Amino acid sequence: MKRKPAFDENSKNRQLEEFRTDDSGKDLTTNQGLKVSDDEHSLKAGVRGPTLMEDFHFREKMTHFDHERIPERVVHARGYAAHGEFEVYESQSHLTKAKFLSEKGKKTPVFVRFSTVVGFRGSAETVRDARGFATKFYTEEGNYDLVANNIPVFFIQDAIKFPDLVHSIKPEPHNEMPQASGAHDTFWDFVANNQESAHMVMWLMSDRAVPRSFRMMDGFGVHAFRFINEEGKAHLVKFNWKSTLGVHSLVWDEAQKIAGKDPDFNRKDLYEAIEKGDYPEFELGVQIIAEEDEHKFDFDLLDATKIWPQEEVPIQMIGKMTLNRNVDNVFAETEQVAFHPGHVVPGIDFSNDPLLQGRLFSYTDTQLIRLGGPNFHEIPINRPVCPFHNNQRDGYNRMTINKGQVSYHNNSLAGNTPSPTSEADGGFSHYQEKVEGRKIRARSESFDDHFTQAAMFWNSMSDPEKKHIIEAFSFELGKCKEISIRKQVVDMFANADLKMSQQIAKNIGVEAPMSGVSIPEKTSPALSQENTIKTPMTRKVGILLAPDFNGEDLKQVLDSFKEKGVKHEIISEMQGILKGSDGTEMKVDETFSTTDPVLYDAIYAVGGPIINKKFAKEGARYIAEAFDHYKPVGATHEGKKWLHNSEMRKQPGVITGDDMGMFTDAFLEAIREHRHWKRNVG
Ligand code: HDE
Repeated sequence: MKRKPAFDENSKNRQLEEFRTDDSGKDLTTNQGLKVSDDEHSLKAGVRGPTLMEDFHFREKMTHFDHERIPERVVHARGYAAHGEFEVYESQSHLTKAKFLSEKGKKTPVFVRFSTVVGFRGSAETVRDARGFATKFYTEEGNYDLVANNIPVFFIQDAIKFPDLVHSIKPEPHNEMPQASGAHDTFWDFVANNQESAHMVMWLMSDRAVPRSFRMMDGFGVHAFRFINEEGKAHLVKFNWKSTLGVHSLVWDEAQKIAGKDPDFNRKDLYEAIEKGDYPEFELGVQIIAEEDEHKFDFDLLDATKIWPQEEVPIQMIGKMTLNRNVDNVFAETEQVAFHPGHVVPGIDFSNDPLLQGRLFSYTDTQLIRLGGPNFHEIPINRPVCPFHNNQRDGYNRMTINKGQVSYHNNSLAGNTPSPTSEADGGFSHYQEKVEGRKIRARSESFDDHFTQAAMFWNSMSDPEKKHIIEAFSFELGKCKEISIRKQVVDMFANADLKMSQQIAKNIGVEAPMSGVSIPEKTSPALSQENTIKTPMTRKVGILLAPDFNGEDLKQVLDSFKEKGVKHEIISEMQGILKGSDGTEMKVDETFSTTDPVLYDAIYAVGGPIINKKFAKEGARYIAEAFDHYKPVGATHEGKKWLHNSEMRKQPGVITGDDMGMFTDAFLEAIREHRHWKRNVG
């Protein structure tokens, strides 16, 4: 049976359809509906005379244009989004009364926006940064937003420090540099003088901060939230999104080059995967701790700089999200979507994490300036799919026409409606946690340990990951002009790992620290990307092809690629159709000037008997660059000539051969591995 298009499959799509408009094939009119007879010339007094004030069409068109921009998000300005749906595996009613989690197989429409944090709206996407991973569930009980990041901890413990953190990492105010990067003095000055950032900084210096794809990263709700069930029993919960493709990253040199070659790299990847039907999938996992166990851990559950190691608090998978439709209009949907960790439904509540508590204020506040007033919930992408009624009225851009006299509560004129719903009938009621204490500006002592988990992160890394972390620190600190800042940072990270900080100190030319605090040695194997899911699915291979190539052999390889879900692009010297020696025709997708080896997961050199000097040079460059970035390199036929030397052929992940069956199996296995760290890259 033909699959029904995702388009009309869910309630949110049906709702959005009411707002969609298609201008193609229509008459051009003004916003007042007046048909326009000329859209090329302004109204003038004589063909060479001045423009007339009377030209309402010109004024309307220009005024609208002049007002087309809105303030970008103060953080997470650069983002990309898609629609999808979430399906529950089994009822979670024993934990939460949230209806969208309470029935096996229940589907809920979702909208997900991925983002970088620091860069402006037009900045490159492959920068070193955390990634936002915000999901809006359009549930029957109202919108639930899980506003997550791809890093499970945060820089600070108390929301009051957020403006300081963001001021320090954004471009420096006196010269607005650098863009989308923490590699500058003020950020590292902040780090060294706010040591609660240690754990998050370890993640930021790791491969997690340069994801290969939005589809290949995990998401984390960061804070402890609460699940409440029908009986009123509460559990503390942390949310985890797990990509079914695993967690994979770019290498830093590659990430920097992609920033120039294709600043849209991550969004293009997401958009194209969805267009091709390779729908990204993420499983939702929860970590659950009973309230009575709150104090049984060697970290405070309310501290957002701590993970709950999954070896100690296992993750239970409760459902899967599939992203299956791109937006129709990026501004209307992706830019205007307004997330808020305070958008909850009955059965989900907050913890007292002081970072979360502050977020509960910030998100609505920021939309007021960004989206121009208090009616942003009426923008189509933000509307819940269930009805909403209250006594709020007026304000900029009010769309709803509220009928009747009454807009207050209590009233008798409207029978005291709209009326609150009791908790038993689905009204939201805050969890009645018992709280007592003095009003005090202070932090609990249980938040004081900043290094145990930073060290645990380091201890859990594989050797290549450790090497990348040292290189990342050396790059970032090497960009700091102030030697005192470099020194403060290496002294600080001696507390995470002494040898690591000594190596960094050596690389950046400061005196190495001699000691750090002593910390119990802990590891969490789940933190290493070496232990992630590995699959060749949706990996993109660049195939270097020249005229008279061996068509039969190539077809065999491409058939196997297709079977395993591996994507490819044909790269040659010129656009057009290439003919193989057996008459096979291949369309060239990209030329050496329109693409680059950094944009592929693997390079496969086939070549052909007739090759000019330029082709041979480019072929060798593609292979060398892929090799240096530890990517799989395949070479058959004349393509083998471009491998630098026989030494290269012996390196892991470099596959050559004349038996196409054996070659393909080995090459697919190399692609599955993602990167070949054991390779000797000189
Ligand atoms: Fe945010 N954050 N944040 N944040 N955040 C925003 O809201 C804020 C934090 C996250 O795609 C802003 O609408 C404070 C943690 C994502 O539209 C703003 C604090 C996590 C997005 C804001 C934090 C996040 C935002 C800017 C510390 C991971 C993008 C625009 C107290 C759990 C959402 C906006 C999107 C966006 C405030 C910390 C995730 C200013 C005050 C921790 C994914 O309201």
